[in-house]
Amino acid sequence: MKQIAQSQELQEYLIEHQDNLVTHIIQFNELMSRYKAAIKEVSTKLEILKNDFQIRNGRSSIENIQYRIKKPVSILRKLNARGIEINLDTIRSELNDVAGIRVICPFIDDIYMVAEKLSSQDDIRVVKIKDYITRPKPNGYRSYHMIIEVPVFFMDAKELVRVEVQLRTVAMDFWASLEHEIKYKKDIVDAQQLVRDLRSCADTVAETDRRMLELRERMAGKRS
Ligand code: 0O2
Repeated sequence: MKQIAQSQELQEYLIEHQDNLVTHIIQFNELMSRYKAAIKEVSTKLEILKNDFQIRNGRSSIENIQYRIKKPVSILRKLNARGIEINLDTIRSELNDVAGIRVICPFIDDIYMVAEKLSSQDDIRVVKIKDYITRPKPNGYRSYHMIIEVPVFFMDAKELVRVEVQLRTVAMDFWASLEHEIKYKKDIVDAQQLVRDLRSCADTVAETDRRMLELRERMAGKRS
């Protein structure tokens, strides 16, 4: 890195294009602040729902809410991997998950209830749904993904900003976190066996989620 920074050619390039680069950085930061504002809007909606569930039902259907803005390097990597030109327009039009919110729910039926309560709010537009719970990915990944658009009011305009909301149970989240970690690990001994074991754990997790829901329903007297 030091070597590159010191290279005469690069220094000359940076001096020649510095106005352009600064403009790009400012515009990129502005775009990211749009996504941050959208995250605030949606996470506030979810916090309000979380409290309302607790007050009305005596337990909350939302355990935890996490959020993140996709890192610049991950944005570049994803567009690059798809062979898409990298600029502000393609970030906006091609990526659905620059603003990401993860909602962790205790039970599977909570996921569908939260999704329904959020998507029925009249300022939310559902763009796409991927139900990886009814149709898990081949590796065993389970989660309910919603791409939504939320209006955000700025000084001069109203903008519809896209947010990816991932809803999963505590158990699904436990599995996905480990799988995500392993995906980026190099030099794994017997990687194929690890993939098979992860797949089998995903089935165990799904079965546990199903049985936990059944127990809760029995406790509530809905089943015998
Ligand atoms: P990261 O590091 O989490 O940001 P789309 O444009 O929405 O149609 P995309 O983005 O591939 O296509 O959608 P998808 O399949 O819904 O995946 C979006 C995100 O879901 C991923 O973001 C992951 O966060 C999560 N995800 C999807 N599949 C898996 C999986 O098999 N395992 C785990 N652990 N997470 C998964 P990124 O950008 O891939 O990663």
